[in-house]
Amino acid sequence: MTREKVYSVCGMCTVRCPIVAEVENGNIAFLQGNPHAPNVDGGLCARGAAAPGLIYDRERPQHPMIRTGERGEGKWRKVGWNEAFDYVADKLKKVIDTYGARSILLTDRGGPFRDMHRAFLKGLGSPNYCNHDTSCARNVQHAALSSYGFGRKGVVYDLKNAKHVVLQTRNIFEAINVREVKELMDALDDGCKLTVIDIRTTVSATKADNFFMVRPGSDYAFNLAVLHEIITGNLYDKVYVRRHFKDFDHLENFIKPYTPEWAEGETGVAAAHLKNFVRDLVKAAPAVIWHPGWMTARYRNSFYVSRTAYLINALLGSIGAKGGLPIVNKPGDYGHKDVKAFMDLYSKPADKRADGVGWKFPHFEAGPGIAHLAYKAIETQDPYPLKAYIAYRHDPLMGFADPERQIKVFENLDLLVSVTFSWSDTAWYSDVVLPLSPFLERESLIATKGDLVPYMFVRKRALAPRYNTLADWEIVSGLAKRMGLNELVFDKIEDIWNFQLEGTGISIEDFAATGLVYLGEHPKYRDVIKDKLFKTPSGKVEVIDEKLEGQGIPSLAPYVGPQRPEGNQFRITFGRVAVHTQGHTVNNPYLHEQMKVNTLLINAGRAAELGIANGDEVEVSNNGYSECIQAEVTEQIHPDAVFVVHGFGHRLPMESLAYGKGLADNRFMPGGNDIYDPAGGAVAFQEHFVAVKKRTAEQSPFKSMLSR
Ligand SMILES: Nc1nc2c(c(=O)[nH]1)N[C@H]1C(S)=C(S)[C@@H](COP(=O)(O)OP(=O)(O)OC[C@H]3O[C@@H](n4cnc5c(=O)[nH]c(N)nc54)[C@H](O)[C@@H]3O)O[C@H]1N2
Ligand SMILES: Nc1nc2c(c(=O)[nH]1)N[C@H]1C(S)=C(S)[C@@H](COP(=O)(O)OP(=O)(O)OC[C@H]3O[C@@H](n4cnc5c(=O)[nH]c(N)nc54)[C@H](O)[C@@H]3O)O[C@H]1N2
Ligand code: SF4
Ligand SMILES: [Mo]
Repeated sequence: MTREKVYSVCGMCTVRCPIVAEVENGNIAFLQGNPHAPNVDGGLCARGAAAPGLIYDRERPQHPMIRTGERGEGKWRKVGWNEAFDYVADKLKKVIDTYGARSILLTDRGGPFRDMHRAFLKGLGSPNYCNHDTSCARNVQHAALSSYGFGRKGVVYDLKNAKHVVLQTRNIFEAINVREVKELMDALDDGCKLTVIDIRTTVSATKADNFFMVRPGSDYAFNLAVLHEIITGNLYDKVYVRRHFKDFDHLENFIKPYTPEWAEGETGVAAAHLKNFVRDLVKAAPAVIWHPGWMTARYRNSFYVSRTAYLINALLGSIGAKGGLPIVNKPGDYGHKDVKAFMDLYSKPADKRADGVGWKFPHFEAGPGIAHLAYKAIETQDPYPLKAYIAYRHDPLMGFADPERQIKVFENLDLLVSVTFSWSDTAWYSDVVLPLSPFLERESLIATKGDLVPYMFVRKRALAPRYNTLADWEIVSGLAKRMGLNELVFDKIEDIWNFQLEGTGISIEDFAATGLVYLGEHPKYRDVIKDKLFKTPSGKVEVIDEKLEGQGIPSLAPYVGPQRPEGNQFRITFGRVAVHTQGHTVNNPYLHEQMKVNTLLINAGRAAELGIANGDEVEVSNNGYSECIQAEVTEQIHPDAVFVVHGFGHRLPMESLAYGKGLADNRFMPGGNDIYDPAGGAVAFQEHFVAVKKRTAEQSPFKSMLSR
């Protein structure tokens, strides 16, 4: 039996590591990271390796379904694809006839494979595309835009060459991107220093030279004190600041009161330790990376944490530097054309966006919008009704706060469609489920990755779909055909790839040998000033952001400390674990075996006060709602917080492994989608408190069914 090598892209999380599958007899015989991809060395994380668990999963959606009972009742009619497409198209046309095309909302998970479905929405004439990012990295994105004029992906994290890396609200060794893990491990072997700022001891913290356990929500105080120390101690890169900074004097004045001694009272970090750390950090400049964070949809002031992180990087000269945050290179920087976009086939819809971005909120980036403000518009019908919603690889009932409230909001919709490869709370609640083939069973659009050496990569189909599921392009084609968007209708993926590659001088055959095409030979570190790379109005790092100020929002806000919990209350906090992805892997048999249920991390001192011992079952409650979970008592978490791994607490009957296991953090955030960072736009998921007490036998509104 011959083995065939198929180059693909992992789809077990949104990092999308290039991979290669060896296929034998219609099965995956071997799976590894694409050895030709930059610094992956054939590596895969545990979730990537569990891909066969997804393929063979008999509990994933296997055919299109149309709801027959009430929403969420779980009564479905199994239909063929033609009927499903006709049904959705018919409903979309009715919405368009009654309310106009602008009443269609589509949200997704961002990333490089969006062009076709975004073009579909644009072709219909709706401006209402949003990605998930206000539940993830929007504050970081807006902080980068506001300081540098380009987004967070405008720089590369040059971990491999770094001499000091600071992880703040970032857990590289558990919230995994294989390449970053490898590069940081290599750098640490070469003597790079690591500083971790977290509210609990993570795997990353265990590898750190400095670990600062800060009070939850006090990072802005920490950063202000670091700025204070760098500026008053004259430790910054003066030439860089003279050439590249606008309004440096504003920063200099602003940080005056924020001494390390002051910060100690806020963060709990001794002033002397902070000062030593700053001196250490400065020695490594400009080869330093102060990570601006990734999942920062946490506090009302998270934007300022990322913004000050960006300012610290700039003061140390790391923007543009080798081993720091060099500027990303795109195809054009190596004289190449990027792939042709389906989005360019259509003109911009004339209507203003329902979420207010671009007109009511000029400081928010228009492209991906603000999803929770679009949900608000579904509720209020202001500025106009949104009546059809396509959740395209997005599970807002788990990925945003307060699902009960969110369900009420969705009652205003005439149509709710989920495009997904797994069950999710949102799919369960939808009118129509359009099941996507898992990544090894589908092809995707050719994607471009900006990098020090940019490249294009392709996902080919390794296996035939085992159930009646389709690839994204087939789903979009099916709908586009019925909606009269013939430019988006294709019978073969090759025709799509040819469309994309037209004029690039690259052909699909060029991907055959390695699955990717590099667009240059050597990394290029470009000079930020000579090449005019800062994209702010002044072309410099801007301390004062006029767009924000114009909205009455300060570019640097005066520090307001986090609310402190009282009695048996704790701030609810959450994060990732190495063996699961968000809410969509808990029913994967291989990963379920690795971790079946989440626990509640609680500080040992606080637990003792409440009579809670390690392993006890506790009741967690907020606003009259409660659930039970097992307590994991530890010294390794700040006393103000309890922590859970996000993604558990599934209640869908067909997910036999995940069903009833663990607690879903987002159910403890009442009205949470209305609580957000006004400067950065992201939801502030950690501005909620829960009460914790030892569970007595009769208290169990929903038993956590721990498998011990
Ligand atoms: N309370 C709380 N809320 C959170 C978080 C938290 O930690 N706590 N984390 C936040 C973060 S960081 C994020 S990124 C979001 C994630 O929120 P979501 O993006 O909603 O979560 P996922 O589970 O990754 O994906 C949603 C659905 O998309 C489907 N899917 C996955 N990949 C694909 C694909 O390639 N194509 C298609 N069509 N479907 C796919 C999956 O089957 C899944 O049902 O949640 C955020 N919300
Ligand atoms: N294994 C795995 N890897 C993933 C994912 C996954 O689901 N699983 N998801 C991917 C996605 S979508 C994302 S967005 C990234 C997220 O990547 P990260 O943002 O690095 O991951 P998180 O675990 O959400 O959060 C990082 C840390 O923030 C800490 N934290 C919480 N509150 C505070 C605070 O107030 N101050 C400080 N300093 N720290 C705090 C948490 O304890 C946690 O250790 O991971 C990506 N990689
Ligand atoms: S980090 Fe892991 S799950 Fe995510 S794409 Fe890479 S191998 Fe797959
Ligand atoms: Mo995320």
